[in-house]
Amino acid sequence: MKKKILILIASIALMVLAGGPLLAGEIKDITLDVTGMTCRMCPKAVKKSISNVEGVKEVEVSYKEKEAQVKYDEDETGVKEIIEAVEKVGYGASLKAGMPSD
Ligand SMILES: [Cu+2]
Repeated sequence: MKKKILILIASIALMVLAGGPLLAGEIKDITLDVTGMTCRMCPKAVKKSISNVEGVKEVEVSYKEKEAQVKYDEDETGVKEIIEAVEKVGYGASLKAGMPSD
């Protein structure tokens, strides 16, 4: 009897482990060209706005490269929402050439 319960617990644990990645979407890593950044404070504003998008996991904005690197859960958000977040704070953004769009 005890063995059966252990097997049951083990199979539930396995199901949770296997199901975990299915519940969350795939993490996508994109680079955007950001336009309109004129000083070192600009990337901070861009970063903050992108970070506020639900589903965004990581943001790095480079003033020097005029780029934003964004990691996000593709089930929760997309390129369009991220670009809109950049535009909302007064900058422009587009998917860097060579990036697969969704
Ligand atoms: Cu600025």
